[in-house]
Amino acid sequence: MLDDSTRLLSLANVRTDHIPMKAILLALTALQLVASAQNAPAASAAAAPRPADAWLPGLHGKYYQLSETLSDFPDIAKDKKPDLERVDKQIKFPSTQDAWTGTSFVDNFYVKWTGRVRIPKAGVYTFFLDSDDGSRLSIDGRQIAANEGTHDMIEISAKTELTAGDHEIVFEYFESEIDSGCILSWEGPGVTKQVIPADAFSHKAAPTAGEKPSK
Ligand SMILES: [Ca+2]
Ligand SMILES: [Ca+2]
Repeated sequence: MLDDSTRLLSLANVRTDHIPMKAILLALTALQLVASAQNAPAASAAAAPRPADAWLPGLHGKYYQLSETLSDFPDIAKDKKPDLERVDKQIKFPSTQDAWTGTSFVDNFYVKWTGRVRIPKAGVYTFFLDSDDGSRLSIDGRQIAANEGTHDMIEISAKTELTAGDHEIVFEYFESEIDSGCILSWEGPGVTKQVIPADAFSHKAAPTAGEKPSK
């Protein structure tokens, strides 16, 4: 004895004069359901999760080319558009006198990365900021460490206690002249000192063209 779903699936292979009326009615109902779903107004589609709600791997970087020679973190006007926006999986840029990896920036530029960092296990973490020139780190709106001024690759570190889970992170960097480089590492409970891995970072997906950010 076939159940109704099996009958529906096998309709195409059966001669019509052998099909029970109940199966035909079920098939017609199924076709109507498919048709009404396809013609559904856009309003119901808008209720589905939007791409803008998604958290994706890596940090969101905003790059600014400055016209003046930088000796400290620049003040960037809120309405100033970045010269480049992209996702960086890790902050792992060894020192170079060439352009910053994947960009045309050589001197006098500033980068602000935002997103979340996932703390695997509650405890005290040490963050290492190795940069030429300056870099500084904030977590949950609190500055954790600042590698101030212009200098060669110099590593500073700071400890902070964090709960497990996602925390808001802002990491800033500026390059004045000559060499540029920046590496952000950590060490914590069960984590030996290492560059913060890509899977610890996430950022909110930017809205696609024509789409308003979700509230
Ligand atoms: Ca440079
Ligand atoms: Ca430099």
